[in-house]
Amino acid sequence: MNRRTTLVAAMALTAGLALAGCSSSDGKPELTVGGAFMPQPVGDMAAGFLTVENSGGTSDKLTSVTSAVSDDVTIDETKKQKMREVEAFDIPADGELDLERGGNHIMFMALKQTPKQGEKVAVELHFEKSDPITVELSVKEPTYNPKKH
Ligand SMILES: [Cu+2]
Repeated sequence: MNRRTTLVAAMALTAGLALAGCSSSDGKPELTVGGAFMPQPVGDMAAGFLTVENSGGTSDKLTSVTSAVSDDVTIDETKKQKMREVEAFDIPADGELDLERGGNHIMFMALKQTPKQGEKVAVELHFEKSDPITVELSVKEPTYNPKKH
């Protein structure tokens, strides 16, 4: 290793330590929600997908979801192509929770109205530790899947 390489390595290490120190400063989960969408429903139920990123040094849990479009909203996991309601989804410290097509999802039963492509559906996410977060799901075409291109 020459001197230049050593210097770069030392700087990278310092930057890494500074970042780690910052993100876990007060030991709280720091949640950001992204990529929220709902494929346009074909019947009276719908699914919702999103990502919850946690940049804090403490884990959290997504415990429930509420919305004006349905009184019966659940969080479901999919295993062996069957879905099952769960109590909560883990959001690991410095990690993320991915709700995506074919996997974990938000489920809206008995829709009071049928959201159309281009509209937005507001939902409130409830967590074990963090305050609730309101996000808007963009209603997309029924086959929309951002993970497949
Ligand atoms: Cu489901």
